[in-house]
Amino acid sequence: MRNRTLILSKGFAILCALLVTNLYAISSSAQDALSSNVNESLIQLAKAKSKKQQDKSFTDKRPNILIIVADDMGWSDIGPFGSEIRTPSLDKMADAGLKFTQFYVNPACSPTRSSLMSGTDHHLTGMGTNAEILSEEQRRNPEPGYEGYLNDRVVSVADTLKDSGYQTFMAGKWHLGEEEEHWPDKRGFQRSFALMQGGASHFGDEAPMCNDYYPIYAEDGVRTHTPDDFYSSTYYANKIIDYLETRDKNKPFFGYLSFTASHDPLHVPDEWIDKYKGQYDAGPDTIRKQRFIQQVKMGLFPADTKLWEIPNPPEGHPQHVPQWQERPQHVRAYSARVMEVYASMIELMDQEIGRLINYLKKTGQYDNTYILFFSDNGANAAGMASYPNTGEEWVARNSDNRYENIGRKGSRNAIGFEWAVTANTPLRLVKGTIAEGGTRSPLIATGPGIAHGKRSDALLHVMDMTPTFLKIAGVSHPKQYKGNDVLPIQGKSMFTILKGESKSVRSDQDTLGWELIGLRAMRIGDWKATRLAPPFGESKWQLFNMDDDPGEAKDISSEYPKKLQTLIKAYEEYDEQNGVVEITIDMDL
Ligand SMILES: [Ca+2]
Repeated sequence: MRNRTLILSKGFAILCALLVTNLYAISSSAQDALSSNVNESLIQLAKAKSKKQQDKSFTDKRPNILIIVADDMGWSDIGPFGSEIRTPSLDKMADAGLKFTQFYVNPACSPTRSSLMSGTDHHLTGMGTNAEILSEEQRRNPEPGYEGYLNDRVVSVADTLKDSGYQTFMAGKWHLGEEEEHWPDKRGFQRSFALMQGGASHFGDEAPMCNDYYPIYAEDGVRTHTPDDFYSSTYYANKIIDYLETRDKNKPFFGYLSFTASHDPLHVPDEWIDKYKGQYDAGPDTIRKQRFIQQVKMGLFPADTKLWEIPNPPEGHPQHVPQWQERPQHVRAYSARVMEVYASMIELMDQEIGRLINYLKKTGQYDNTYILFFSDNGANAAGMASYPNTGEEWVARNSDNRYENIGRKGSRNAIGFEWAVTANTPLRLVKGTIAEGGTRSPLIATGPGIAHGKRSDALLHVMDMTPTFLKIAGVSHPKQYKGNDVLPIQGKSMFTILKGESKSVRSDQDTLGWELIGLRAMRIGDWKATRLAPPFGESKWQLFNMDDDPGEAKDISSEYPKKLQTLIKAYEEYDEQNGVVEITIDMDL
């Protein structure tokens, strides 16, 4: 491991069928020719093949693939995972498909998206960490894997699918490189409307999320701006529907709807602003318990599962946090209002997902489309002031954060630590950390051959997406692309799980590692070891059994020292194989 510290505030069968169809067309026209002259037969072969290729009525019936990604949405923020937030479209999707209880992502936006696009570990892709925390020097002379954009050591799955005949398009957050040469049109997307950064105002004012972080929007590689009536979730869903409407219907599609909901700043249109009025008055701890009761009722966890306890120093300690009911009324009201807006953002996103799925149904495309919905990382605890080069004063000076403006244009609000922990019920900690609350995401999948209303507890990771898409499309991962050697895929196709042909794709010996900002984790089977630096932990390895203790509530490292050593050793191998550089940041939650 290299240390660098920076202090900063269907698929295959159909392809075979296609090949056979082509060969049949060739062989039937070639049979006569073969009896007379070999050269003539070759000419006939070429002609037959060419005719087939030019036949515009030829339809490639491979399944479509649609990925829908939420941003910074917690594990329990949607109905199928125990939320009080109304998500009827995702409820329907879970009823029509599989929901996954142990799907993992990376702890932050860019790392997850780089693994999604490449099928490999993020430390190799250029997104070893979020580009925003790299120093000028680290940007100028990047460590391999830390270039701050999706590098050329990996091929984007959009490129592979496009080259195999898929139509590719995306709308929403890209966050895999701000410079023009790294935009989605350069990485395999034939159509794109993208926000290049990690976040921005959800309205058409293009206000930056934080200091010196002005949004860059581009459509099909041309810089553009958002219209005055822009609202992120609705506009991005409209763009996807537009790309679907105008596409060549004889080809399958690969679509990526990358919402910026429910990333801060938390914004909703006025007509949505009071939808959850009063819903959160009881405070985060009460809502967390209610979500957990619902999760137990749904059979997601046994009733005796322990909830991770938020550390709180005793009364009198400067960092002691008083109980919710002991806080001044205006403090509770403000906090509850921010959470109301967050909930509304998720319901609005769900409405747009429903609109898109209904469009696919109405146009007869739904039955041949795999749809996967997940969140790029856990709920975010950090405040708006904690973004690079920002601070409380900048937020106060540049925002209208009066109570009556929460969720409206000009406001900059985030849910904060306690609500983020609630959003991740019953998991430990939040976005940015390698604990379950940072890395476990709800996943729902529907599509041809997927059972209805079932659940899978298979251990899966976001880098499994690319090999799954390739399997659906019946194409191979290239060894070289545009003259560059391409890294192999580390993920495992979950296609057999989708089809109900297997229960898992990982054995009890397979490893999954995580590192971000110097926080480390390793999972093998049900065992997970974590090492959390301050303010999240004491830089000591801890051990948990995820089957008994999904909330990482009880460290059992002293009971199973040999098991812990096995996991630490596996972590060290992971670190070595993936070229981990620990770039740490100061965090004050
Ligand atoms: Ca995110």
